[in-house]
Amino acid sequence: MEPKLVNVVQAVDNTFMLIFGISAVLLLGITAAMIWFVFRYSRKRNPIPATYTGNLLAEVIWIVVPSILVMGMFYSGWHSYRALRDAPEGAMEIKVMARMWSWDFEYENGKHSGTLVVPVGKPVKLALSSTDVLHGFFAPAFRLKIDTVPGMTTYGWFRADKPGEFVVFCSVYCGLSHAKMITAIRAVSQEDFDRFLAEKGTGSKHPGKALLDAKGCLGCHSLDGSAAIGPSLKDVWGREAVLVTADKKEKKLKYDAASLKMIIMGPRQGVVKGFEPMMPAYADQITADELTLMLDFLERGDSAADGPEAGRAVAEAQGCLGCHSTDGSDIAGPTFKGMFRKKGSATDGAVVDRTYVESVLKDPSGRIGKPSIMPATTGLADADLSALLKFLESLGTATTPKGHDMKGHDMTPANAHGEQHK
Ligand code: HEC
Ligand code: HEC
Ligand SMILES: [Cu+2]
Repeated sequence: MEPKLVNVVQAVDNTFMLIFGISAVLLLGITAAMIWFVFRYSRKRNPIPATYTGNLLAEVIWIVVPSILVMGMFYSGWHSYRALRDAPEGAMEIKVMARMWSWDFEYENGKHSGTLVVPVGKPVKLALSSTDVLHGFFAPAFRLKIDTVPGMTTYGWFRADKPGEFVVFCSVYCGLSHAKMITAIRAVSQEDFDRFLAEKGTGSKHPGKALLDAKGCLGCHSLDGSAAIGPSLKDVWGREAVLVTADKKEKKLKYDAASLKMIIMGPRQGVVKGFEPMMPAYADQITADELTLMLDFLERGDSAADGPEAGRAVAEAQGCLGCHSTDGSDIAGPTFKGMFRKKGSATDGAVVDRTYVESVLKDPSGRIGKPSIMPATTGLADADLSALLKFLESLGTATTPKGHDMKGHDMTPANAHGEQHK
């Protein structure tokens, strides 16, 4: 038997409209009655107040009608909650791992990605968890909002009925970069999905492409020439663009390193003609190094960029760069810049080298010697691990980042909060 597919979005919206409708009718009705009573039963019209001693009919109505209304709302809510909870049989299962401060999606064949790619029309069951603190998977387009809890798996499901890109937020305040914990659900045709699943890694050796995925750009921009929420980034390099400035003037420009940098990092000179001003400001989310890599990818496409930079893509995909910068600044963890050959954070005073990094990755709190917010990294392929190590090593050796001593720096998430407005 074909499993019965309840349309969750419809079910949730119906419940919402039902409750909203009842509330609106009650609000209007009660307000109208109040205004009428103020007139009709004013002291002027009724110099002698009347006395009532109960009215059976009014009381019965008063008890029965609200009961029916509340039961109706409950039934509708229960019905749509069931629709939301119970994935249809045969739904494709995707594991969702939330971490500070990015999302990781794992498909049935073991492939990982930073944006959630799904085939149109197929029910997708999400098994969600978190590596660190509470987060919330919130996809408004599918009316899905599910808490992700460390050490526990929660479930939800949805089905994308048309191709497109749909934004995903974190709905639970989770520390320093909570607001940047944004990604997208990308619904594509079954053929595109199969092709995506078959691709190794991000489908490209180029770390700039992995960065476009990890930073969420691909949630709004395609690489295949089709317009989505934003224009396609295919062949954007050298393209003639028309920007509409704040005072409604049109401004022509040709995309090169300088103008693309201004589009991505700001200051924006205008909005691309024909599109909504939806593109977020990235000034404080992308480092100069990362920008260089992305621009290199936009300019040269997939032509391989090897060397230590390949490890940056791994660090990005693993979420390391949410806590460790590469430019000398401290986020939630010590910067990767100059980390090698320096004394590490471990209580035994060990110097950072390959062995040390490997053991920190396996068991952060154990190796460091005190509870750490850093999540353990498991299941990293050997090639990725060695790319990662090469990348860290390439970031230079012992230069003390100015002004900061990571020792004694309390890096609990609660404390990280205080640094938000630095
Ligand atoms: C929330 C959706 C969204 C995200 C995420 C996003 N963009 Fe955009 N982007 C847009 C929209 C919409 C436009 C066109 C309107 C405008 O200029 O603001 C645009 C315009 C652009 C343009 C100009 C393209 C052209 O053809 O004129 C470039 C380049 C670009 N974005 C790059 C990026 C990069 C790189 C990232 C990731 C770091 C990114 N965008 C993330 C929505 C987004
Ligand atoms: C949630 C934030 C977070 C994430 C994600 C994270 N780290 Fe860390 N990391 C830390 C903190 C904080 C420390 C400092 C140790 C401590 O006091 O807990 C640290 C320490 C380290 C150290 C040891 C440095 C030293 O000074 O001893 C290395 C190496 C490291 N991290 C590498 C990585 C790599 C590689 C990744 C990605 C696979 C990663 N980290 C992901 C927070 C994080
Ligand atoms: Cu979060």
